[in-house]
Amino acid sequence: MPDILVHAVSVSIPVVWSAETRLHDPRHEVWVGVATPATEISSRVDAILEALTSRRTVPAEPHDDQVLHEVHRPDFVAHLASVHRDWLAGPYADLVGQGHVVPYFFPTPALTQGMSPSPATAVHARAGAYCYDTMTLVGPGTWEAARAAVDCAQTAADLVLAGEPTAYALCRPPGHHAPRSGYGGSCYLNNAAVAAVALRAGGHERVGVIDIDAHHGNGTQAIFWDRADVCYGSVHVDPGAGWFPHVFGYADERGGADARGANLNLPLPEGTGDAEWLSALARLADWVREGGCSALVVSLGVDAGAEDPESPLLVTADGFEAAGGLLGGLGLPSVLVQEGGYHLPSLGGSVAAYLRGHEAG
Ligand code: SP5
Ligand code: ZN
Repeated sequence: MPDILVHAVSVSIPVVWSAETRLHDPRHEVWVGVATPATEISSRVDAILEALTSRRTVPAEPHDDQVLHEVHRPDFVAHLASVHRDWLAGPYADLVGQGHVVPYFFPTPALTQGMSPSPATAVHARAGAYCYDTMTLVGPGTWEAARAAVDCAQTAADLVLAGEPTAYALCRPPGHHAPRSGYGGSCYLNNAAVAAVALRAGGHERVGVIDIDAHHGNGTQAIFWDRADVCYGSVHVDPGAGWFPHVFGYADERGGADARGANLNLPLPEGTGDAEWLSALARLADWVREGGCSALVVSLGVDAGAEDPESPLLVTADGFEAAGGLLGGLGLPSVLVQEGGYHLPSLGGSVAAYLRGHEAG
């Protein structure tokens, strides 16, 4: 076989996915008390797959909970796995026609004031113990989809540890808003954090996570806040301009006492387009290069796209391709993890453009 062909085959990024990621169907999200149509819907998976038909697909392999339990507390994982079954016994479906878990009671510090609350006995009260917004509903299939997304991320990490330069995990639901013991922001289990921990376990001493989703990945930041061995850098719309996750994502969040400097947030104004977005991303790429990371996880949300309804950033398909070039140019073994992106007509094209750029970089 001519060398050029061997080369072309070896750099083409495989797509890891699982049909089970379609099982999560939230139908609605409750925003300011009103049920609005869900944005994080299963047809996102199909929109992305359709744009990547020329690529090799790899089915996600089931993994045990060892890495998952390093990322998330086991009691939280057990809650997510069981809460919908408990809800069905409620009987909220019969009582008020609500078949999805929607918390109404949140034991935040406003209530607990430093005291240790007892676990709530009513399911409708217990539902808020691990959930921090009203937009992230748990229905039939939510657990199965979220767990399958973790398997996608971990299978992609396995491929990279076995020598694949880069693998793309088509994770859904997304994960970067999920901290160690909680869920919110359409995220349940932190797929990117799982990929980073899997790369660490596979022998990489220091792993960089670069998050290009339009929103700050507060969950990933929180999980690695006190760890210097996983560096988290994010470019996103300024939470100070009123954007999710509202209370995190500011530039002065640099990491915990034992990991100062291992976190870097670059918030950008509303309306930021390709040029400024890419120069911020170039700063993150330099930061990872100088930090001595030997492997990379990219939280690949494409909701920074100009047409996306969930963000005011104005990145084009060319911008996503250039972003791929910047991060692929680091030359690090890379696991790409799907995060947000809600404009179905442009979603697949944005992901495809990023992948093209990354493998050319
Ligand atoms: C993974 C990801 O991109 N999560 C984004 C979560 C941001 N959601 C905040 C939504 C704020 C309200 N949007 C109005 C939608 C009404 N249906
Ligand atoms: Zn997002």
